[in-house]
Order: sequence, then structure tokens, then C-alpha cells
Amino acid sequence: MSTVLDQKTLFSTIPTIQYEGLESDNPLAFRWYDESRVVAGKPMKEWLRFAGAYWHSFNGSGADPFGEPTHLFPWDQEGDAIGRAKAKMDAAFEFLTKLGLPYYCFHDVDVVDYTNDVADNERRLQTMVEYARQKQQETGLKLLWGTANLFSHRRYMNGAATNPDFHVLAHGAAQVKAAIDATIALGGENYVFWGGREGYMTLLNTNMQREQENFARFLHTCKDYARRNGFTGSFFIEPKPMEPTKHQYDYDAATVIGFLRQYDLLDDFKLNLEVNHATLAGHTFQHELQVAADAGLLGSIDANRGDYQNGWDTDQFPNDIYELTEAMLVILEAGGLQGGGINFDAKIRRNSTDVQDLFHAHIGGMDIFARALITADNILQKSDYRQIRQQRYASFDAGAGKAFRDGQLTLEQLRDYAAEHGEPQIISGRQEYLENLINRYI
Ligand code: XLS
Ligand code: NI
Ligand code: NI
Repeated sequence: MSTVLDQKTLFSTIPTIQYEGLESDNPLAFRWYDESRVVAGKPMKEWLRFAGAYWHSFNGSGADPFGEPTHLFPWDQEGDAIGRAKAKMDAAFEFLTKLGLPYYCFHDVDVVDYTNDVADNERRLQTMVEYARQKQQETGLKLLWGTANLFSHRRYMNGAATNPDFHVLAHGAAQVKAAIDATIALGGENYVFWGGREGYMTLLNTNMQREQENFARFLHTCKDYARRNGFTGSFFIEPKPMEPTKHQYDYDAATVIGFLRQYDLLDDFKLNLEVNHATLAGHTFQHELQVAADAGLLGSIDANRGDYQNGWDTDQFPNDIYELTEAMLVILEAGGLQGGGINFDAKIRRNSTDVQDLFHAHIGGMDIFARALITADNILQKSDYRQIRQQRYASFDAGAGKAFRDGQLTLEQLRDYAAEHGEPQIISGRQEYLENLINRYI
């Protein structure tokens, strides 16, 4: 055991990352993310609630469909499954602490290797939860959300909760039970369901209605268990339209909201929105955020970006200030995220093999979100952005427009209004002015 704790971890050569401001040219420092700087009435740290994703940073090997791993981790050499898991966790907490990330997120199988034995997996996870609990105490790091990986094992090739075979669904349930237990034991603030293979490859072999009913029943069963056992946080559904299945049931924010409403899950579930999943669904990220915000269900974010040319789920780190400023406008106007945070569900490239690369990736992601937060707040405070949108709808604030909104006008009365008032004026949407406004404040 002592060899694990004493080992020189991968990250020991990197210093703690500090805020140094805009004058700094130190690539291992923050230029925008000053965690205690107050923006719109709250410290940045509280608006952003950054989290590191265990799977990409500490399991992601750089392997792709064409090639073997390129990221070779020292902890993979450490003896048995628990030894490897502890060495990995030592490194993970060192990394997260050095970056000043307040939170982390994990899947069950990220933390420790799973076998096909349900009881053995539970014991393994419990051992690691105990280890993580000590590390959380030492470092102050917190768990933003836990989840179970119900998509990698071959038994889930036809789905987990939507599998046509009940036996497979039960295995999914066993994993979720253990992952919920782990989340509760670690004081996890939320629990995520990303429906990895909850969808279909061809309708020729699929009873869609039955699968969706089973999915809803599964979510109710998990939620009831968690509530009975004292979990008070939110459950998040993470929409994604495709990949790995051809069509996923949690297609996008609007689809998920309809599903939650239909199956009476709105009291317990909110949305965890991922940038790249919005892209795959043919939406902008801000569209997805707005759909969730308007329904009062904007829970959390998985931060990354896709590739606009090849359309894959490339999970690159975020770096587009324009796009993120538009996103932060929606988040600020919604009053922030409800219980969630910003999880870096992103990975460094296969050919990024220096120890510094993982730091540069997160520093860049944290800085760009911080800058977007400041920029969006300036736009809201100092520009006529809000006013323009408000005025655009002013005709509904009084007179006949207001009477219509209040349900007081019949179709005949609307017809008479049109006849009496003649042709409406042509009114500009002022898109270019508004686009320039964003650039001006960046
Ligand atoms: C995959 C998803 C996944 C979830 C967690 O595309 O983003 O990483 O966030 O299961
Ligand atoms: Ni994703
Ligand atoms: Ni994700």
C-alpha cells in the first residue's frame, strides 16, 4: 500500500496554478479566472462551479478506432485493481487540487475496473468511495455528480434501461444502485443519466414505445431508491441525439423535457447540457440552454466543443469566446445553473502527450468561461442588449396586444384590428448590430 501512496505521481513537476492576470505570459497561470472576483453579485467560483471529468483525464488513453493508446499512465502499472485505482485517485486529486477545480465527476467504472460479478463490483466501488471520502476531506474537493456507465460493457449493446432483455436492465439497475450509494456517501450534489445506448440502431427490430416506457419506469425506480436513501440533490438527464446509437431517445433539450413531462419526472429531473451534443443535434448551445432555462430546468453543463467540419463527437476543450459569451448571456439571464456546474467533459488530443497538455487544456477552458462570464455581464449591465429585445415585443405590453396575451380577444376581433390598422410597419431585427455588440464587449 505504501508504494501507492509514496509514488511520484505524473503531475508532481507542475506547480499549483494561480491567477496572474492579463499581463502574465505564463502558460501555467490563469489570466481571466480569478475565483474570488465578484461578477454580477457572486464570486466567479460560484457562478462557474468547475468540475474535472474523471473519465477523459484519468482513463482516456488517446486510443481511437485506428490506433492504440498514446497516453500511458504510471498508475496503470500499480498491481491489482484496487492498487491501480488508488494510484489513479492520488494523481487525480493532485491534478484537480493544483488547478483549483472545486468539483469532480465520475462514472462507476472510471474509478475502479469492474468485472462481471455484481457483488465484487460493489465491494470495489465501496473501497474506493472510502478512499475518495478521505481525499475529499483532505483537499476540500467535492463531487458535482456521479453516474454509472451503462454503455461500454458488451451486455449493453442493445441498451440498458431500454434493452429488450429484462435481464440486462437488471444489471443496469445494479450498477445504478451502487453508483447512487457512492454518490450519497460522497455528498455528491447531483446524479446524471446520460442515455448512452438508450435508443435504437434500426426501427425494424425496435418497439420504441415499450422501450421508452421501460426507460421512464427505470428512472422512477432509481429516483425512488435515491430519495428513500436520503439523496436530496437533482437528477440530470444529458441529451444527445446520436452516437453511439443511430437515434437516441434523449435527442435534445426539447425532447427530454417532453419525455419528463409525459412520464411525471419533472419534480426531480433537470437537464445537463453538453455543447458538442447541441452541435450534433443541429442546434447552437445557446438554443439548448434557452430551451432548458425557459422550462426552469437548466441544471448543469458539460463543457467541450465539437468539430464543425467533420461532425464527430470530438470532445475538444472549449475555446470559442464568441460562442461562450452568447451562452453566458443565457445563463446569467436565467440566474445561473440550478444545482449544477461546468464539467469539462473534454479530452486532450491523441497526440497531446506532454504532462502540461492536460493543464493547458483546463486552464484554457476555465479562462475562456471566466472571460465569457465577465463579457456577458458587461453586455447585460452596460449595453442596450436587454432593452432592444424588450422593445421588440412592446406591442404586447399594452392595448390590444396585451388584451390578446390575456386571452381577451377573439379571432374576429383580431381580424377587425388588422382591417382597421392597415399594413404594419417593417421593423428591423437588428441582428448585425447585436452581433457587433458582442464583439465590442469581448
Ligand atoms: C458522452 C457523454 C458522457 C456523459 C456521462 O457523450 O457526454 O460523457 O457526460 O456519461
Ligand atoms: Ni458527450
Ligand atoms: Ni457529457
